[in-house]
Amino acid sequence: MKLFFSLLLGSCSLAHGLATSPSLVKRDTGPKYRISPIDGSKIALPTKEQLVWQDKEIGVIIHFEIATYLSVDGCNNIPNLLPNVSLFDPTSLDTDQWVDTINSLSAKYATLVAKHNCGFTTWPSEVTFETRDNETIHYNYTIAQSPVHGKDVVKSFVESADKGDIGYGFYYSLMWNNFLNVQSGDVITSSWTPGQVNITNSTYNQVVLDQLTELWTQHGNLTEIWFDGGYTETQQAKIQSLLETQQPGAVVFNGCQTNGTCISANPVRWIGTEAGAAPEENWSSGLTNDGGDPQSPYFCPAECDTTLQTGDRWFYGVNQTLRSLEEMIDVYHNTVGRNCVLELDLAPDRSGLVPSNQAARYKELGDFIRSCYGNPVAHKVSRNDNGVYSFTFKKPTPIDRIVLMEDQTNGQVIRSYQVYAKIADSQTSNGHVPYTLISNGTSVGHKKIDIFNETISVTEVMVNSTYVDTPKWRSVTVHLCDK
Ligand SMILES: *[C@@H]1O[C@H](CO)[C@@H](O)[C@H](O)[C@H]1NC(C)=O
Ligand SMILES: *[C@@H]1O[C@H](CO)[C@@H](O)[C@H](O)[C@H]1NC(C)=O
Ligand SMILES: *[C@@H]1O[C@H](CO)[C@@H](O)[C@H](O)[C@H]1NC(C)=O
Ligand SMILES: *[C@@H]1O[C@H](CO)[C@@H](O)[C@H](O)[C@H]1NC(C)=O
Ligand SMILES: *[C@@H]1O[C@H](CO)[C@@H](O)[C@H](O)[C@H]1NC(C)=O
Ligand SMILES: *[C@@H]1O[C@H](CO)[C@@H](O)[C@H](O)[C@H]1NC(C)=O
Ligand SMILES: *[C@@H]1O[C@H](CO)[C@@H](O)[C@H](O)[C@H]1NC(C)=O
Ligand SMILES: *[C@@H]1O[C@H](CO)[C@@H](O)[C@H](O)[C@H]1NC(C)=O
Ligand SMILES: *[C@@H]1O[C@H](CO)[C@@H](O)[C@H](O)[C@H]1NC(C)=O
Ligand SMILES: *[C@@H]1O[C@H](CO)[C@@H](O)[C@H](O)[C@H]1NC(C)=O
Ligand SMILES: *[C@@H]1O[C@H](CO)[C@@H](O)[C@H](O)[C@H]1NC(C)=O
Ligand SMILES: CC(=O)N[C@H]1CO[C@H](CO)[C@@H](O)[C@@H]1O
Repeated sequence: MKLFFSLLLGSCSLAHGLATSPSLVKRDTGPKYRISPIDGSKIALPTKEQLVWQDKEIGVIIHFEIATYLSVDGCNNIPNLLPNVSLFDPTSLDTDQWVDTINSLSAKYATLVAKHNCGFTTWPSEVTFETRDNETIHYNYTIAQSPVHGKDVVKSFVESADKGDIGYGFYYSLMWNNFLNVQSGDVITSSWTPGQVNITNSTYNQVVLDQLTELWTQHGNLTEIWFDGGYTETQQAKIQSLLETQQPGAVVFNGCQTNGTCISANPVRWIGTEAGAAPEENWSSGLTNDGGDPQSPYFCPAECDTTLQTGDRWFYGVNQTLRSLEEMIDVYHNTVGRNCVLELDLAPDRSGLVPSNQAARYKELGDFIRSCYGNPVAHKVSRNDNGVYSFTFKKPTPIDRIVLMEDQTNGQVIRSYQVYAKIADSQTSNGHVPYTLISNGTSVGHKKIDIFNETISVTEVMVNSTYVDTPKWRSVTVHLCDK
């Protein structure tokens, strides 16, 4: 995927073509905000769907299609590459096994690549279209033409996700399709390769709409829809109205352009890197592909997508090594711990199974998260009002981190916070134990995790904050993980 993300930063410049007719869409996709009673600033308001999505914290993105059988990582930027459909031959395909791995990681949703840039579809698309020779043909670069015809990866994945009780959604790239010789949204007129079909730009846009209609109408409610590299201005209005009528509850990755044109009422934004790290300061509002902007009237939380395989490899790579558990734990803290939804790549191999080393590493990561954060140190709340949250312990208690969660129902309102503690061995000569600042920061949002420099033994913890409206702490918990 990486080749395409750089284009997102300038996604407006990708838009081209004829002006679209006024859209038929009813649900408001403009900014929604209220005015701060304290300083008059705008406070962006979330939709219910955006908050439910942030609550999921971890999802996966599944890369599995014909590119799984290539040595390169997809057909990206190789317009003449049209892998032979007979390559797609997963003899042990088992989407239940994928979902077992997802659950062992404690991920709560999965977005499946249903079509990547080669143009191959992992469902038996029944779309037909007209070629430049005025011949009507089937979209015949699908699983139905492959050695495993009769199977349907998309349908099987959805059934497994339902059984495993996780949300699901689809990635379908609108801007690239080697089968139809489409690059950056245009049917190109040069460099043809055998097997590619010659069509017009308007036929291409209809194929996209027809295939999205198949994906969005046959599989129930989707959690997330991924637009890698966005969509063209010509495609926009019809896709927006299809979204509105068929999938109004899905969150849409890349759902807004930086100038404030949004295709969905539930947009989410890209964090701007694929390393698995958000900026320390990362707001739930803002339209740019970075840490966002607390002043923005658009609630548009960030998603941090990254790989488990080394080398930014998304499709299964033969002999590709995996990132270490330690590195993946850092990824968790630098994303989920910084108000970013973490989307981890899952790369089933050529047999159609998640390789055992990937499955094992993801289980280890899930085990770490459950053991470190599953059982907070018990405490007695002394105060939870006016943005101050404090609690005490009967006896000096060792802790090494704090997890802060803000209730964002009425928008993200905390602008900075300080965490103080009474440290057991910091008693001064007169017996008075002073507060010591143990961590501080700016954005909290859905979740902020601060790991202390060292384990400290405390009798009291107090968190206070600056804000644009009186905040509600959804939870404040302390933990001891480095036991
Ligand atoms: C694809 O591979 C099959 C089986 O190897 C072969 O029969 C067919 O000719 C190939 N098609 C193209 C377009 O190369
Ligand atoms: C295809 O149909 C269009 C519109 O009817 C016509 O202008 C064009 O000449 C036809 N092309 C071929 C190759 O028959
Ligand atoms: C797809 O259909 C075209 C036109 O009918 C045909 O030339 C081509 O061989 C077909 N490809 C496959 C993989 O079936
Ligand atoms: C599609 O549109 C682009 C941009 O207008 C143009 O460069 C390209 O030639 C068009 N393709 C075809 C097949 O007409
Ligand atoms: C595609 O169709 C156009 C219009 O009919 C024609 O000019 C062009 O040569 C065709 N390209 C190929 C590779 O067949
Ligand atoms: C799907 O979403 C629609 C609208 O968001 C909702 O009315 C419907 O109840 C949902 N269906 C299921 C099965 O959850
Ligand atoms: C944003 O840019 C798109 C495409 O360039 C344009 O159609 C749209 O009108 C712009 N929106 C605003 C709010 O300026
Ligand atoms: C993978 O590793 C094996 C064992 O070292 C080696 O034989 C094989 O050539 C490697 N394959 C690739 C594609 O690198
Ligand atoms: C933690 O350690 C870092 C690096 O040594 C230092 O900059 C920072 O001030 C320390 N923080 C606290 C709260 O002691
Ligand atoms: C955290 O506290 C330190 C020491 O008082 C201060 O220099 C820094 O600016 C604070 N950072 C934030 C984000 O408030
Ligand atoms: C938080 O509490 C500390 C210690 O009482 C105090 O020094 C600081 O000014 C307070 N900050 C805010 C923003 O209320
Ligand atoms: C601390 C930090 O990384 N802050 C960044 C938050 O995001 C904004 C917008 O990208 C940046 O300007 C800040 O530097």
